[in-house]
Amino acid sequence: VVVGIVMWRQPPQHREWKGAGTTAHFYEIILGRCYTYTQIVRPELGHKDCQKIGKAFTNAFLSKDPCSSTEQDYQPLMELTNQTVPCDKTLLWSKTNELVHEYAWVQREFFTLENTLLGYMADGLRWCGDPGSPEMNYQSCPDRRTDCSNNSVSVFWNTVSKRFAEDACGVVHVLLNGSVHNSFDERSTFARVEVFNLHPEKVHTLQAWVMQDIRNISSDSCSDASIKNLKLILSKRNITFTCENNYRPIRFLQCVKYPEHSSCRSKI
Ligand code: C8R
Repeated sequence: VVVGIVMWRQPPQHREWKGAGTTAHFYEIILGRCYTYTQIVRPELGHKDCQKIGKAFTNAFLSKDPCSSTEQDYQPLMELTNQTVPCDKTLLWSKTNELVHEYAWVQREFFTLENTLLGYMADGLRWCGDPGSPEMNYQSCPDRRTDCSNNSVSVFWNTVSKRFAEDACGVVHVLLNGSVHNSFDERSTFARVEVFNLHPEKVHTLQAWVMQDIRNISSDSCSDASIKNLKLILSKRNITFTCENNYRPIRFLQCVKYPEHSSCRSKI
C-alpha cells in the first residue's frame, strides 16, 4: 500500500497587501443575501439561481492576481444577474452613502445600485483571491490607493456601476454632498463611470439633489464650480441638467436626527 503524504500549501502568514482581507464568511453572506433578495425583497426574481450566481461571483476572482482584475472576469456574473429598473427610478449618488439609502428605504420605488441584486449582495464586503491558491485571501487584499487600482473589489464596482448607468432611462436622479470640497468629484465612480455611461438617447435629464450637512448650511451649492463642471460635461453629452439645493423630502430625513435644529423647527 502506498501511503501518499499530501503537502498542503500553507496560506501566507504575513500580510501581503495593505488592505483588510476578504470578509469572514464571504461566500455564506453573498449566498444568503442572494436568497433574501430573490425570495423576499423581490420575489419576482425568484427564478434566479443563487447557487450559480454565488459560484460565478467567486470564480471571477479565485486563483487570480487580485491586482489584474478585469471587467471580463465579472461577465458571467453580470449575465446571471441582469435586472430591469423602471424608467425615472434610477438613483445615483456620490459621497452620500448613508443618506441616499435612508431615502431609498422610504421612497421604495427608487433604485440605488444597492437596491439591485448585485449591489445588494456585495454592499460593504471585501474579497480577493491569490494566483497560487484556490482559496480566498482572508489575511489581506490590495488597497485601492497604495497597492493597485485594478483590484477585484474596485473593478467589480466599476463594472456594475457601468451597467447600472447604461441601463438607465428617463430622468435619472443623483444625490450629491454639498458639504464636501468637490460635490462632483472627478475621481468618484459617479464621475468616472456613471456620467459617461448614461445613454443620451434614453436619458434626457439628470436631476441633481445637493444636500448640505444640516449643522452647517452654507450658500447655494448648485452654483459651485464642481457642479458647473458636471453641467458642462452633460451639456456636451446632450443630457439636460437640473439641480436643486436641499431637496425638502430629504431634508426631513436629516431632521429626524437633528429635530431641534433651526432649519427643522418651522411648523409645517
Ligand atoms: N457605487 C459605487 N461604489 C460603491 C457602491 C455603488 O453603488 N456601493 C458601494 N458599497 N460602493 P463614493 P462614488 C463602494 O466616493 O465613487 C455606484 C465602493 O468601494 O462615496 O461616486 C453607485 O451607483 C466605492 O469606492 O461614491 C453610485 O451612484 C465607494 O463605496 C456611485 O457608484 C463609493 O465611494 C457611487 O460611487
